[in-house]
Amino acid sequence: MMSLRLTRGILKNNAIRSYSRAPCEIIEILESGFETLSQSKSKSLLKKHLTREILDKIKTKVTPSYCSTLLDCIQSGLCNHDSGVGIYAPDPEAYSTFSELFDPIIEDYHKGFKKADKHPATCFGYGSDFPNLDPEERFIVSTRVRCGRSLKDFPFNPCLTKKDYRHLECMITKVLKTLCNDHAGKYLPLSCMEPEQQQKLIDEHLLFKEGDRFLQDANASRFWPTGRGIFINKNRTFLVWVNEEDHIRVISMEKGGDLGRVYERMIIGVESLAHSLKFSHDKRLGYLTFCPSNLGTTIRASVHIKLPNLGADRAKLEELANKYNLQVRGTAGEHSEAKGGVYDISNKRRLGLTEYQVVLEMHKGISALIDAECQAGSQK
Ligand code: ADP
Ligand code: DAR
Repeated sequence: MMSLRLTRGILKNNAIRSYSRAPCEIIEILESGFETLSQSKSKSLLKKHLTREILDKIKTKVTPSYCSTLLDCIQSGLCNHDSGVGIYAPDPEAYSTFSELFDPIIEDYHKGFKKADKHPATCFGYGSDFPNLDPEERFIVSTRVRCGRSLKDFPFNPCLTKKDYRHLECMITKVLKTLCNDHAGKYLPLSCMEPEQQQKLIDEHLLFKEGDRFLQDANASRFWPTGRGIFINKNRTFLVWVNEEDHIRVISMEKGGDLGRVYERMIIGVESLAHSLKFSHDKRLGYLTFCPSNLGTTIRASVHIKLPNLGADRAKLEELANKYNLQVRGTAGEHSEAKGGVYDISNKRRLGLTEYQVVLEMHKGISALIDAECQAGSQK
């Protein structure tokens, strides 16, 4: 059995797709990675659900159109034992080809979406359904709502060629240029961006981070920065990420707690794109994304929030947030720490609910956390 270092070395150097490896080498890497993961203290959903029986059942399968292997799906989770999920879909077919592993992970992450369940039809509701979460501006620094979209007939990051990245960027930016009124803006390709401007946009929480090891080890950063970039409107309240983790991320954000206005801006943005672009959509899983944690509505509605009492202990805050199906991230987003007591708290579930229900679950949860913070403050 190969050592973890050798496995990681091979995996880390896996700048090529695994299909260009001999089948026996793929099996050897999978077996070695599985043994090492099984013996680790990882808390990833990959470790929890990848059993010997499932591994034996799917380790030789490949997806029909792109020849994606199980290694293409799980090499990030094999390399990074601190993954939360640990698996990605290299192409849309992976969700059915490797359903024995994806389905239990999907059911676990989205808290009960079973194999027989079907994602509901799109129903956004309206921004006016959601009152300001913090009208007195005591707790919420800013509010953000994002969704992801994949273009139909294209695979996901690991299977995209350099030409695909350029083609996707061209198709998407052509539509972005037609946006008007509050959504009108400009596209900034990463390949033409000065490092200082890039870092400033990242620090302002507008642009995606670079060098995410989970994405790199999933072969999601090949040909970087070709085809990657960000669209920003005049007021810097509407953004579109191109070819980061997903082909498209539609983002609305602003200072304060006016979730309704932020959500309405995102709805208008994504529906404007839908007039001109065909998205990858599955009748059971809803809108398809690279990561199974984003399937369905693909919506993450978050607040940057200061909870001086509840936030003093992140573990306790996470335990309370979990009761409302909320997820706690650090100030810089996923896999980051809170700075200045500012937490990123958002809905966890995205699949099996309508868009309206997902945002309602977040609105109710954040409201409950603010009430608990006030009660904790009054008992001091
Ligand atoms: P996502 O998958 O939604 O893009 P990340 O965790 O990668 O989430 O966060 C992306 C960026 O968005 C990070 O810089 C993060 O700080 C920022 N962000 C998330 N929520 C908010 C918010 N409510 N206000 C301001 N910035 C936010
Ligand atoms: N970092 C990976 C993915 C977790 C879900 N977040 C995404 N898709 N950005 C992990 O398994 O931790």
